[in-house]
Amino acid sequence: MDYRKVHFLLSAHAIRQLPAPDYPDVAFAGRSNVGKSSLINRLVDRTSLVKTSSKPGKTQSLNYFLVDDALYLVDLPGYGFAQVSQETRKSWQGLLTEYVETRSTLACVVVIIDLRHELKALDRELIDWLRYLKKPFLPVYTKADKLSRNNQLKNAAILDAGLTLTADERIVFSARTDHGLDSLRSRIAAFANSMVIAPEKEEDNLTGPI
Ligand SMILES: Nc1nc2c(ncn2[C@@H]2O[C@H](COP(=O)(O)OP(=O)(O)O)[C@@H](O)[C@H]2O)c(=O)[nH]1
Ligand SMILES: [Mg+2]
Repeated sequence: MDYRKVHFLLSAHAIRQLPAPDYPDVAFAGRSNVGKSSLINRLVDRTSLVKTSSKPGKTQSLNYFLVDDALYLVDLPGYGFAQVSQETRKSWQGLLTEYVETRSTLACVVVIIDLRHELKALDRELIDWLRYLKKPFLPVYTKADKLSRNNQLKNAAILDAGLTLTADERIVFSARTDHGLDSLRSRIAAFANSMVIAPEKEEDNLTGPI
């Protein structure tokens, strides 16, 4: 899969606006400002396909990118931003919840977590919920470059314990140094390849009687 062959497809503000489920979805979730946009940009090797450091909490839609006519990357709304209204938060949560629960071609949710900080309840809840729904997910601990090697190991072990993960189930990453980028690319490709997209029923394609 050539991640560089990527283009923006659409922003969906409602489930009915999602593109046809012709390819697997790999979705990206994380608290506002965690480094989600930066990670997606490194993944596809673009400097600004996805805007970084825009106003926190601004992305209120599911933003779809098509990679190599093979895979949808889905930038989910950032969560945990205190300054949005209760009402706005509820409507995002509704969209997010419905998307994760109903999108049959969702191959993986990449859950991005800041390696520098202690585990936040919202991150733990998201992962617990994905486990409960039996949805594949991939935790990525980002901003590794801001820590010494020793502290990277120490913090990753603490997050692993908090999330009940083993080291091979997650990736330590940095958008600054590309640490973990190769394994991120191959893990995402593996999730996408493991998703079999059911072909349209043949009857649907027939225009008249045979
Ligand atoms: N040092 C460092 N800074 C990062 C990294 N990823 C993101 N940032 C910075 O963190 C801030 C938020 O990043 P952004 O990608 O916009 O986060 P988003 O809100 O989750 O999409 C920006 O100032 C980025 O430059 C990283 O891996 N290392
Ligand atoms: Mg962003």
